[in-house]
Amino acid sequence: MKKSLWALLLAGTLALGACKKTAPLSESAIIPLPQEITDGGGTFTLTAESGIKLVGSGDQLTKIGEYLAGKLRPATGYEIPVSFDGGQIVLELTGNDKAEAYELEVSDSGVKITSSGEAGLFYGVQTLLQLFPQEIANSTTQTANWEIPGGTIKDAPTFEYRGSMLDVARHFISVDDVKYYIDQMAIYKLNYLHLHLTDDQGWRIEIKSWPKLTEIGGSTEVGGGEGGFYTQEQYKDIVAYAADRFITIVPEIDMPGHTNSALASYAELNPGVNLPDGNLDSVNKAPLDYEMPLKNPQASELYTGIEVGWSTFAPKLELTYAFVDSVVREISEITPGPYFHIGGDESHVTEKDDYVYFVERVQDIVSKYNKTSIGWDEIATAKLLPGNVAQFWALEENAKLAKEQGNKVLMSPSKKAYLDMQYDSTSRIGLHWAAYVELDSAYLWDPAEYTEGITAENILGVEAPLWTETVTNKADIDYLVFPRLSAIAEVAWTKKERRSWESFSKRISSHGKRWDIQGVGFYKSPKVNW
Ligand code: TNX
Repeated sequence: MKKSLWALLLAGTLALGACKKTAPLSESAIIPLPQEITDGGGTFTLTAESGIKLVGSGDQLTKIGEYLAGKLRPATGYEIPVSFDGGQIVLELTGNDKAEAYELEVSDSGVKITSSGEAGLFYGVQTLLQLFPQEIANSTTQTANWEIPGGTIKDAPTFEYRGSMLDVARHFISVDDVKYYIDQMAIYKLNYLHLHLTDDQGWRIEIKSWPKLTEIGGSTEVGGGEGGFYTQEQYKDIVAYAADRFITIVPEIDMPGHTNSALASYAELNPGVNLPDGNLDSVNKAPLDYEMPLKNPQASELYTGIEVGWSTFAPKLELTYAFVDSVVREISEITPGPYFHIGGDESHVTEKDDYVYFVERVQDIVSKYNKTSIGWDEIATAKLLPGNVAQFWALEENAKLAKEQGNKVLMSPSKKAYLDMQYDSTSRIGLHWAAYVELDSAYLWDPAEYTEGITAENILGVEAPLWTETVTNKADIDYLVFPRLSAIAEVAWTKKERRSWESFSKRISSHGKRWDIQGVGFYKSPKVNW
């Protein structure tokens, strides 16, 4: 009797042990799902003796090795040296191109990540980190079996532009919170961060030749808080921090609409009126077919509400273009990336012809400073310069206009990719003018099939914007962004044939555990068994 009890206990313990056995590589919770995973025999276990060996050369190679070590050290408590001499985790850079593709091999004896580009190597590192047990996300030493399954991964992105946007204008977002966001984006192999730097409620980037933009225009935000702005030094710091994580910053100056913060800062940017009786009531409501400049320009008032579509630059005023030139020049000088976002959305009070004239002139200014313009889809009603990009958010006919002109479309359909949409009617913050966007909805779409006539060859990529009318702090960001950003990242990275909600909804729960460990206050969607 006693003996059989012991046997039972032993069998139970063994069974438990078996449950804990590392799942095969093909069942790992990697997001975005790699394009090709082949299971192999064996497992690799990280120990106190493990190190990282670098092979090849390149500015970033050592940084990538240190990045990986920096993620492995806290929870394991191991030293994890990084060197060109030896180590079981090999990071091999085989070229010096911009490749994002990588290969990852795991066997009993070690791990090897290979890519011909630094970005690809970095993505291989992200995949590797997701293979370790979730305890790896801790910032203090844990006891765990640091084992990962053997096999091979061959991976490359489907779309070249995989982005997110932060609206730092409606509510200002601090440099630290932007860096936090960049860190999160890097985990999901996103490579563009679009900063919506200006809007009616705030101007958030220092322009040395027009200092009142930040002094006045940066002094408040939605709800009347104190606002804020980035100095050019802080902006450069963000750019560099992002670059170390293979993320390119895309600055946006939204115009000719959404410009009240600039119009409040400088009276002379406003269309004045020749008033016979000195009555200023009609200031800013003047029709746009007058001679410019007129007398009595008045600065508008700062705005802290959330209405859209009521402000406009004066497209017939020559000073407007001198202003735009200075702004584009100063920002381009500190932006290494190829894109400059010119906004162009919801210019409801700009006359149609004036709008087209304005967009075309601003595109010329941007190209003079060697940048490529991106604009919200409305810009496709103007003649786009070759290579410029229309960001689809609302109107399919605008996406088609871009395509007909031979220009590419960046896919941000508001019903799928807008991170500020509420999940459902009970969501504590967010808007819902486009749709309620539950996690499955954010996942279940394909960029190349979403808009009729817009196929893969017309698409630059995918971007998930976070508008911040209702977002005031990091907890709000966490709640709206996670887990939907991970879903969009997979939509942008993994080819359609490999994606399924069933698989994603299982994998995402493991990311939830890591978010819990790291204090990321994500939305526990009822669609997932967390
Ligand atoms: C529309 S999307 C806007 C933004 C708002 C957003 C709120 C777009 C190009 N314009 O100004 O913040 O809706 O969801």
